Amino acid sequence: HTASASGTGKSLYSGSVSIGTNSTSTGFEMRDVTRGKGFYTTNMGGRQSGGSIFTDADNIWGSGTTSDAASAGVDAHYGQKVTYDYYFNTHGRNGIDGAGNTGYSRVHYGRNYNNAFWSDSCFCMTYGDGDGSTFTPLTALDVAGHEMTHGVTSRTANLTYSGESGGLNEATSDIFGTLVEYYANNSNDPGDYIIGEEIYTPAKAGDGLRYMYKPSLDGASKDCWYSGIGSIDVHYSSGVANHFFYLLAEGSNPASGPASPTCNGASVSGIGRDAAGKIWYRALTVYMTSSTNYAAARQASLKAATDLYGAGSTQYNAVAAAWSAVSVN
Ligand code: ASN
Ligand code: ZN
Ligand code: CA
Ligand code: CA
Repeated sequence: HTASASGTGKSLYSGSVSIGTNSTSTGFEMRDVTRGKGFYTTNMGGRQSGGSIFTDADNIWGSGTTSDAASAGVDAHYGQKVTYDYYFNTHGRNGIDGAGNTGYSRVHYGRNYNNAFWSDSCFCMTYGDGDGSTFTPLTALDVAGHEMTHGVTSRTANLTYSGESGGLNEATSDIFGTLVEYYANNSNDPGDYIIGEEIYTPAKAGDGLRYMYKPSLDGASKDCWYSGIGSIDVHYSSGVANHFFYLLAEGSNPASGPASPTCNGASVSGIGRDAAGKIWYRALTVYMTSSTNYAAARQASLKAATDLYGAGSTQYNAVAAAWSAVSVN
């Protein structure tokens, strides 16, 4: 027999969480059969191919520490659930391809592997364990949201992963990764506009891979558009759109949260994360194409704001002001 169940997982970064599991004749497997066409999580055990689905006798998974291989599996499986729910409940999207296919997750990939990635060929997410000093296991919520969003982008605008479109592709993953983190509303990993704060340099508190409110804080990302930004790494040219999104959602001087200096000296008022996320999702799925650059992204998001809120609405004007504030005119 096999039947949908609900397990308790002790994760590395999100505390004790509920995860979708599947009851079989021999116990439980880490497979959620209730969302879309279902998804599961596998243990690579330090290898780069193969892997097997996590199983458990009593449906209480992991210990919350790396001494138990299932703990990172819990984070990944929970991250996939929250990301699925974010897209479904916020945008009405059923899975990564919109038709219920939502991929699967692989953890403990390779040895000391300092990365996580989405792959179109396996239609899956993969997480390394990190080397323990640059990264701990890369299974945090914002990373899960980031990587799964690469799948969504691939099945929608399909932004080419180089030049300005590549920066927009990366920013789209940071934007929705952050909105997934806020959506989870998990007290162990509260929402913020830093990417990877739970996994990056464990010896240094409070830092992260990228900072949406002031991308240049990472030492490489750009706060403002300039001609030639298409020549830098896509994880750095993303800074302009990350900065745009923060200004659009939160504003340049939010009541709570970090200030975000604008490139044109103007003050910008935020319209909130929900409206900003709806605008970006519609721009991505309706108006952007594989060759969209920053100028075209401005037009795409203005069209999306027009559809959702009307031309000349507060939201439309905020989109225009936030792009101008990052030098995209
Ligand atoms: N973690 C990285 C990313 O999602 C992997 C890569 O560089 N492709 O962008
Ligand atoms: Zn990425
Ligand atoms: Ca967080
Ligand atoms: Ca974060």
